[in-house]
Amino acid sequence: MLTKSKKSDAFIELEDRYGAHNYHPLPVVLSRGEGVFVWDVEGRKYYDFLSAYSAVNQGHCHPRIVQAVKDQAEMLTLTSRAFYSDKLGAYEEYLSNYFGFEKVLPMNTGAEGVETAIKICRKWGYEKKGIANGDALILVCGENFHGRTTTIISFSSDPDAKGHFGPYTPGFISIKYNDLDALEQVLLEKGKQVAGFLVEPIQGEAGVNVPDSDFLQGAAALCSEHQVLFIADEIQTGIARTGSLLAVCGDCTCQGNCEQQKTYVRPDILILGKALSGGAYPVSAVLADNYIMDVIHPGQHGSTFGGNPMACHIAQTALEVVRDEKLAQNARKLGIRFRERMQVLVNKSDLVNKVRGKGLLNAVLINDTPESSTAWDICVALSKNGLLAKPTHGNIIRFAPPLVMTDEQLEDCCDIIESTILHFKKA
Ligand code: IF1
Repeated sequence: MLTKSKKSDAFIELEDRYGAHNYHPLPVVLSRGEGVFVWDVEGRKYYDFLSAYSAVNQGHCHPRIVQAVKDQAEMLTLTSRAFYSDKLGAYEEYLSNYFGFEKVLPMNTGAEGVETAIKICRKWGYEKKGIANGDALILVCGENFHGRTTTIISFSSDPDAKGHFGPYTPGFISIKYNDLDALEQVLLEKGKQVAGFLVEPIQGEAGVNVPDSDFLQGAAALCSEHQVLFIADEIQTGIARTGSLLAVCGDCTCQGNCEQQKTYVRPDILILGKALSGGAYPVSAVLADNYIMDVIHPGQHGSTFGGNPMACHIAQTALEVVRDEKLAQNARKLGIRFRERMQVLVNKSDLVNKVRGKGLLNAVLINDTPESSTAWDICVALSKNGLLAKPTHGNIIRFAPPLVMTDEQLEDCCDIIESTILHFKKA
């Protein structure tokens, strides 16, 4: 175990005593973040290779984003949507143009964004597609992760996320991820009743499952053929994380210069969250064109904080940073190098089986059972060597640093990961 000091112990004990035990954190107590680095209460410095689950793509406490927080906090933080504000319309215009959709519905957490997309999709199914009221189906993929509300876990395949939270919300059919035949089959059988297909372009929590390069385009084509809305959950993969502004795209031939890879697959509904605010504030958004978004009328959906002036100002600044600092291009370049370095490690060590990912959303498969503590123990060893990462399912370690990382820092981190794994002794 990590040698904790009295200070860390005290903070850990407080969380254990007064906090619900809904997480099992690594025994590290963080108190400061800057760029790719975080510091614990003992003053130890770490490279952050989790990025708050891809919410701090712009790096911890980015000065421009922090300044936006300060400026707006001293001006106006919340009006509710009972009134207009000078920030919301401008932000909605900015976001619509940035991603190329006609309208935005602003929310706060990712799960709220997913729930919002489900409601819009169902309503569109009844009012535009003509599905009998109450009969709409939405297709999802096995091993999905879309949040933790009761409706969302109703279509989860993860017993930890779903168990003992019933009764569950009906109206969802799960198919195998990355399986166009399975998608086509269910659409041939039930397509008339299907309103939407909700999918992660890369499955993050499932262990960075990258689909075949034709999967997303093929799925979008099948959805179009059967008048089904293609709903992309880019909460974790979006905002430059996978080397493009959005991950809903195939492989590209532009040698890494474009911001959005050319074979972009345009979803009917796009869901954003996490890095939409650079980790400074809970901000999510659902984007769609008028023929879909216009099914929502006053009084039919909303939230106290949705579209608040703080969220608008922070998110607009966070997106400006992504563009100005070319974070998508940097993530693509560094991701290629990271996977090269990890492949060398796979070839050298029996402890690692595979590396997979896109841009700076990557994972390394550890050569042990998902029930073993090996991946966890490796992460504890990595933290002793100054790098923070956490296992996702059992024997898979996710590596996702902030996208502002430099080439030198990436090489340094790969050195840390390589030496930690080569010197690691299984328990
Ligand atoms: C946890 C990981 C999990 C997401 C996608 C929606 C949401 C998420 C693709 C909901 C949230 C977070 C939630 C957090 C751990 C983390 C996560 F994959 F990123 F690691 F769980 F799968 N769609 N992902 O990834 O967004 O409501 O959290 O803002 O719940 O343990 P949220």
